[in-house]
Amino acid sequence: MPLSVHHRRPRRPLRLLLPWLVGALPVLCGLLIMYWQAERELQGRSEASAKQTATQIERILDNISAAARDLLPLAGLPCVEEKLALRDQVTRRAFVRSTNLVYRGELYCSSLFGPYSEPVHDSDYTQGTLWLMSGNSVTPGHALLVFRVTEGDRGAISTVDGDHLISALHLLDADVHPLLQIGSHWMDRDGNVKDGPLPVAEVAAAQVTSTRYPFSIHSGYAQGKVGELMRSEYPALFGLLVVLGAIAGVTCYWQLRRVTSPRAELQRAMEAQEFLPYFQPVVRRGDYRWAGVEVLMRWQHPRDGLVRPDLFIPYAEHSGQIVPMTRQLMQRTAELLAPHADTLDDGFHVGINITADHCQDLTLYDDCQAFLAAFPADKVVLTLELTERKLIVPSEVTHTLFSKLHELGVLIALDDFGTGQSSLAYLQQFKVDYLKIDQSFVAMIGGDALSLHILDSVIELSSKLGLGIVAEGVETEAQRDYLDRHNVDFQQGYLFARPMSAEAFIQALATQHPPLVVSH
Ligand code: G
Ligand code: G
Ligand code: MN
Repeated sequence: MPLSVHHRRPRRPLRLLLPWLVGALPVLCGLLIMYWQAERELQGRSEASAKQTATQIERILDNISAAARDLLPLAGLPCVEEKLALRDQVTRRAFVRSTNLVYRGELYCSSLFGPYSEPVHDSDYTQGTLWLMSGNSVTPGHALLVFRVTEGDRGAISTVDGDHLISALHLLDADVHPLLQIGSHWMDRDGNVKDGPLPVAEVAAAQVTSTRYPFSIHSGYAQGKVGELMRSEYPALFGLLVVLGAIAGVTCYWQLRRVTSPRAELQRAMEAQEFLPYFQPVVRRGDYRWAGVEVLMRWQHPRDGLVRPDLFIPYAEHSGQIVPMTRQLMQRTAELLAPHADTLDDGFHVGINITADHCQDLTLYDDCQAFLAAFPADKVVLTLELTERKLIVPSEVTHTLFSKLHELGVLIALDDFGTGQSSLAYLQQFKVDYLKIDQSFVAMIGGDALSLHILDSVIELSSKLGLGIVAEGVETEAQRDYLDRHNVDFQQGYLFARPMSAEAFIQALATQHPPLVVSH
């Protein structure tokens, strides 16, 4: 059926998928931007906290290095005399845990023990000044940072407790994971000092190296921090994206539906003039000359070929497009037949099928008038075929319309007669001129006596009502002869001619015989 298959088939999955893709696009783009934004935000935070931590550690080192520098001139002097000066520094300076004096590679005096003896190895100190220890004999397993200043044989050492460093590393953002690196040693915010390769943060890794002391601060976040930040900070934005995505998806869906709907397809076909009139002659009783013709709509579909009306007329009726389609069909018929008007007998009947919807306003009158104006006066009789399957609801408008149509000389035929529910009152109300006996009754000829009786009654009724009769669907000579004997005025059917194209019809008009190659 053209209305369901006309969409090029391979595009069907795409049609179903497209609204989802269009809907997902703003969400995906938005998420990408949000992700990028969150990463930048974290990078900024990571760098800022590394910088602040480094500043704080420099401050601590300033404090303890001042102590060492103050004590340096005392190095080499006897310990018993200087140990009070060592303790004085410990007391005065907030971050100093201990102070020591060195002479010729030996730590010989300590603020804690007084005279002491321990070798000092240069290799322990990064750039000769800093040594990050995981612990010493006083506090094993507890981090300690040692600062050393040397001048010739003399040296002074001050230390700071790991707890101060831990506090510095805890200064900022609770989620950031800062590390203090000195030479090959590094310490995390829990105070663990380790040796070896430094772990690199998975997210927003940043590093700040002090310009004044040989240490670096590394910071960053654990895996999943970007997602966490997005979840906590952008839920409103995300909601907006989902709403935008939904709007985009639904809009796309409707747009596609509009473009591929039967209504749009019929509209397209109408604009492309794909609806063509086909013609089936109606013959007169006796000599079987062509007394008229019924115009039957065909759809010359660009891909599906010639489409029969029962496949698309119901859609057109449903959408209301049948009215402009019929108008176009009437114009086309007039254009095609008018130039050959001289080959038509005078009073040639042209039957146009209309539906009840046509009768709701007076435009049908204008269409009929325009149709008749295309032919010389009295050349053609326009007959409107109204199906009995769908009766017209009488109203002021229909009353006016049918009176005006009669004034114009337009005849009314009741199509498919016998299949519907029309009453005598109905026939009178719409001033019906012809009954077209449905082909199902004609098919009864040659059948059982009861069926024939029904057909006879229909014929009798119409002659009593003074109406003309057209028998439809005449296929055999037996049917033709039977209808003849029963005074049926007109016949139509494959026996005489099948519906044919305008070209074939015009060609056959001259000879009054259907061409050998008949169209369906
Ligand atoms: O030709 P056939 O297969 O040709 O027609 C099938 C049905 O379509 C018939 O019931 C006929 O009345 C209807 N039909 C054909 N052409 C038209 C038309 O132009 N308008 C309407 N409303 N019905 C039509
Ligand atoms: O408008 P209506 O419903 O009367 O349309 C006539 C329909 O009957 C069209 O579909 C036409 O093609 C079809 N038709 C016309 N003559 C014959 C015939 O002799 N036999 C059959 N089976 N159908 C016919
Ligand atoms: Mn008809």
